[in-house]
Amino acid sequence: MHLRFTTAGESHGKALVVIVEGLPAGLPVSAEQIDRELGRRMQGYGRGARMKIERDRIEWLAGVRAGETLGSPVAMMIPNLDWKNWEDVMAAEGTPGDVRRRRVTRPRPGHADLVGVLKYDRLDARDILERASARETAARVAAGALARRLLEEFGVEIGSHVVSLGGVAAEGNRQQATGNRQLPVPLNEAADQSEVRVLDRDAEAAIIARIDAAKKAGDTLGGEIEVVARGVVLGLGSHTSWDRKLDGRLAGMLMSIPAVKGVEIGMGFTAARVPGSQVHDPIEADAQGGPASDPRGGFRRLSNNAGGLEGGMTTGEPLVVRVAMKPISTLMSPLKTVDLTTGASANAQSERSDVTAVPAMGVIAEALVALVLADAMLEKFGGDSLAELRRNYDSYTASLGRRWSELGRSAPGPES
Ligand code: EPS
Repeated sequence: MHLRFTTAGESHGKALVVIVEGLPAGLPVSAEQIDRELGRRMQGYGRGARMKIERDRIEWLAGVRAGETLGSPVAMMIPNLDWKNWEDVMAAEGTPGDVRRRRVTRPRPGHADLVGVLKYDRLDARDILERASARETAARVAAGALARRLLEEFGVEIGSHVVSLGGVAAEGNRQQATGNRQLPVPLNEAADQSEVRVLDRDAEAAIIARIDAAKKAGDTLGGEIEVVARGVVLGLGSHTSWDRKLDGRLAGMLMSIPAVKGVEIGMGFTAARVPGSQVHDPIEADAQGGPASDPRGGFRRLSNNAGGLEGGMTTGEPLVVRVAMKPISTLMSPLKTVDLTTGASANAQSERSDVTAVPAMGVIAEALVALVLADAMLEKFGGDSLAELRRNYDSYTASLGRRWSELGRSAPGPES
């Protein structure tokens, strides 16, 4: 891994912390740009009361000086404003085994609660759920905002939109799977206008009604989002070894989002059900042989069912990834469980939660796609400074362009 990151922090602890290692020196960064992404993650119709308490913002701890990265590990902290209401419950000091206020002993089906207490030998499922909470993703979004900043330097734009929520489809202008679609540019400018981050206004009203009904019923809803990354250079990732294939790296990263149960690339599962002639994207050469700055190296596909990946490598076409999230496991009309203190059947614990966090999940998925792509950029182009990375990138795209024009010149003529 060339861009590594790790997070720490409990949902109601003092703060979340993230360390990002491997960014080149000289990348212009600002808290404002990172906070914008954190703010986007907090939005979405169906979120709970916690998001009214928090105002997620980073504090720089290390690795940045005068608005630029130093090449050293970047450390950021996101204080939890709710901490002041939980200081006694979450206090680090105390006597081991102390029973504290807000103990959780009725594990929620679908949550990490039960397996966690058994595996980690805890008496209070709070010791598990505090870290299993999707609050941790705020730290990953901050890391992803730095990766996004790096990718922007190379003309990459990453956006997402919700394609279904609570079983209501909002496909936008989807045509034949992921082929030849006209999505707005930039995608987020359009998607962020909607409270549920859909491009389809009719679906928006139906989804909001669905969320209201679920809330009333004490239920929760899942859904699917699509991430699109445009302007990604051809050739990130590699076909040579399993762990260098970019589709595997993307899927692994996206599956690590809490409650995510599936990832599709391009046409995804649909490709398994139709013949190859309807799946693979015909190749065409650009008429002029591709300018040196063309990240696709002078070729393009007539459709993009591959979702921008062939052989585990980027093709230069938009990267298209879909992510499916199950409904959040905290139900206000709880399911049956077992009380761990008595062994008796009981209703699962109902902690404050969200009816749905699918719109937020799209923002998280964008951040993780950015982290995978930035890692693959650093793997391919290296460099201790942004200038060195850029030289390496420019030399590669120039050689892609040259290679094509030489090919064009040496191509055998029609057989006579
Ligand atoms: C979240 C913060 C949490 C939840 C949600 C995600 O806040 P609290 O637990 O204080 O209400 O809103 O977490 C879950 C749904 C979960 O199951 O843990 C956040 O910042 O994203």
